[in-house]
Amino acid sequence: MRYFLLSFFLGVFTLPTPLAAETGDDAWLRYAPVDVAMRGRYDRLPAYVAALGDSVVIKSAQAELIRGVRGMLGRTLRAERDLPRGSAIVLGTFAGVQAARLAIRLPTGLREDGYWLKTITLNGFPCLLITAPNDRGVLYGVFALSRRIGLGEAVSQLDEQQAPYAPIRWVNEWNNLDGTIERGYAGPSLFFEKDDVVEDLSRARDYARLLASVGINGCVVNNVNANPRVIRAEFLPQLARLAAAFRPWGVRLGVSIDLGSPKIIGGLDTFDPLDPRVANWWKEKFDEIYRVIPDLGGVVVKADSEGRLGPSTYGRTHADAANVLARALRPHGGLIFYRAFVYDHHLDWRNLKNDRARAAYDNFHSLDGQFDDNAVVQIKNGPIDFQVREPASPLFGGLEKTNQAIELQITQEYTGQQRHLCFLVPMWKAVLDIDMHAQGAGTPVKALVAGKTFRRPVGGFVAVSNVGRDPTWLGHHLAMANLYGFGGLAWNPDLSARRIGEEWTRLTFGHDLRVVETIANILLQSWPTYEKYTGPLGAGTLTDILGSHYGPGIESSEENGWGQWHRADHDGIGMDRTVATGTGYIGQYRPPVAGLYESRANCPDELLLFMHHVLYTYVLHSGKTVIQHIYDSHYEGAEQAERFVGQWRSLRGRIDEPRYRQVLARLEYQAGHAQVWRDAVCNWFLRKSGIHDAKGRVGHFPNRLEAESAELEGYQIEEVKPWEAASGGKAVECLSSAPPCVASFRYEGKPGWRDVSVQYFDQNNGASRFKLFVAGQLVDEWVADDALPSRRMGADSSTRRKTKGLALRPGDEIRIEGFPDAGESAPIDYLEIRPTARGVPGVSLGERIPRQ
Ligand code: GCW
Repeated sequence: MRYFLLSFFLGVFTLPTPLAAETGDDAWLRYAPVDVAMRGRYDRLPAYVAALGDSVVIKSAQAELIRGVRGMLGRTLRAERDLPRGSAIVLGTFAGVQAARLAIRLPTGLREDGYWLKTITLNGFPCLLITAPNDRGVLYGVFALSRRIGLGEAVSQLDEQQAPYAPIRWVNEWNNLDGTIERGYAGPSLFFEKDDVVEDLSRARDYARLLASVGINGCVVNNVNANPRVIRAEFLPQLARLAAAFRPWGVRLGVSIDLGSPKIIGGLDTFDPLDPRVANWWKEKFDEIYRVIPDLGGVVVKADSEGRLGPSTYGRTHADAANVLARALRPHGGLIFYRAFVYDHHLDWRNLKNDRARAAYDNFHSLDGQFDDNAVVQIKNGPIDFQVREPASPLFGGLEKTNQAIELQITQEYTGQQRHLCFLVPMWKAVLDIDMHAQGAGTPVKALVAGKTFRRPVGGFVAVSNVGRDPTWLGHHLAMANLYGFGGLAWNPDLSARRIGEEWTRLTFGHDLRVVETIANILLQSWPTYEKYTGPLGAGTLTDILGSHYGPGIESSEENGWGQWHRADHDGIGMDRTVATGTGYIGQYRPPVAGLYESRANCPDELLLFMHHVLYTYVLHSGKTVIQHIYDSHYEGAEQAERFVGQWRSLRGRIDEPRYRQVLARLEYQAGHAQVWRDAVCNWFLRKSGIHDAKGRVGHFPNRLEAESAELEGYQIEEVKPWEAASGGKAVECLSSAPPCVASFRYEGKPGWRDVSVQYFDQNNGASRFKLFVAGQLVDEWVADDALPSRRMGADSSTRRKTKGLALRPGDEIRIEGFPDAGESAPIDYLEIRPTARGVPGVSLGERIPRQ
């Protein structure tokens, strides 16, 4: 009895307090209270924070420190303008420290944006100095100190100097002036609405703060497919408001511009970059812009690409186009980022020598040395377009006398659009670490883009971020690890992916070890997993490249001019890019790298199909044939995606409920969609190659009941296109004038607890309803109102509802009633019935089946 009472009380007292609900909008800057056990570490933190100087950036640094310490330690630092008589945290640039005549030897050689955190004694009081060559560095120092506290690290006896690896650490936002975002998956723009800059810029300010906290110092707000209006005189005051919102956070505004502007908005009859009138127009335009925005960071240009105007109109080069802008920007200290994403999207696919991957190098290599010093060639990480796996663009190794920046993509255009989890830091690192042998060994991509190898004046890192108004910023709580990770790598590309993942998790979800390990592990496995169930061995993502870039669309790459070819036919797959027999692309790399790729025997498996065309029976280094690898990897990937759900579920109660549930919903959806991918890709390759899966899985779905084989009332059987997007190539649609429509299935398996998954299509042009009955009893109902990227039945809209723990007996009728809505006709693909896993709360397989 006493034991019982004791455990009763212990039970009561140790019940975890529910964690406060969070929306995600604080991201990693939550400043959650530091655990009581660790708080002692910060007892001696000074009570004052003195700001030397009063620039807006120093002011936000001071306010940010107060905010952070308030949140994490529950104390409010006293803000001081001068040195107080007491122990203080002192913030100031080197100039500020010198002006205040502090007796400190400042470090020499610390680069712009770098900082020094140093414990010192001033007037006999222990102080903590945060100083830097420029005020942005001071702000970064403050974020570094707060991060230390947030991570539970010591802050006494500090002597830490840090400087960024590269001067350019920018994000690009493909926002249109009407408020939409090209390839944005998290709601409308933070910056624009109805062709104007938004009234309320608070969210834009919050975004700049997030960027600053990870060292990002520039933000291009509008789409590279630029609306020329953005630099019209009457729009400039609006841009100036955005610049003002960013300024306190040291984030410089950038804009994308249309090379045709002198003609489109300037009233000239030409935009020829070598025409003096055009040069003069740009000069006057930038003089005008800088009068309104004196600290504009620069401009981005997409020219001669995907229908954009460019210098080719006048037979001029990209260097001519970049330099006319560079010269107009130079007096103001602005940069021009000229994108190397230039290619012909009308290539003749019948010509086996044609190759889009060659385009960037072919267009820019011969221009090396012709770009002005404030021009930067912005190069996508791979030679195609942000596929799940690509080699590093050969252009990184091909420019010696030209500034360059790498363009990465945070928004997951080809990697699951934030509905799938895909932590991209390992992918980025894989590219950044590749040695391009540009000057002998030891010239990895990171050193080349940072300008270190060839001592370029500027260079660095750019990422397309595309945050939106969704409270989570990117549409998936865990996707924010990519924004954090981009900042981390741009600052220090030598950080490990695990370190970034763990640090981000601690700041975002707290220090519970189980949480940190589980989330970091899920993050680290997510890219290989996504790769496994999508595009294998470097063949490209195999997604629908003509539309959404989301679900599987294997044939969409072929027989058109876009050039994302994988050349899969009856016998084999892959692009022959060799010098010997193929497109010659491999010859764009320096000999040591080319040698690796040119030989099939040396080419790493993961890029084999990017470099070579091989038979399906070709044996990989792994010992498997290509075709068996395709089958196995797709099954492994889908299983792994399913495991993420279980791993996440183990965190229940350790994460606040809203974020727990939202991530769970995304992971459950992902697990279902991974199966759609698996089946589409495997079935397609089975049909194409005629080679069966050695493990007998592909094309056999013993637990499935096809909707087209059900007894149908009102539902009609339809072909789905492409056929691999639906099980059996068919689905049923409720086109009846007297809904609901009914599909009835007969369960013929053994009696027991079962999970029933209904695979259906959730289009974005309606919100159909479904009801699920077992033996006449309503067991589930739901609305198909997800925002998946399609108005049609297909792989993009295919999704599932899993109803767990249903008691089934042979002969039971499973009935689905579908209620169409607007353009969506409650379409169903199939049912899948599997035994309920043990350990599902309230269900055990040993239990007797209740009689109904
Ligand atoms: O990948 C393609 C995208 C386009 C994009 C283009 C680019 C902004 O599908 O939406 O346009 O790349 O990078 O310019």
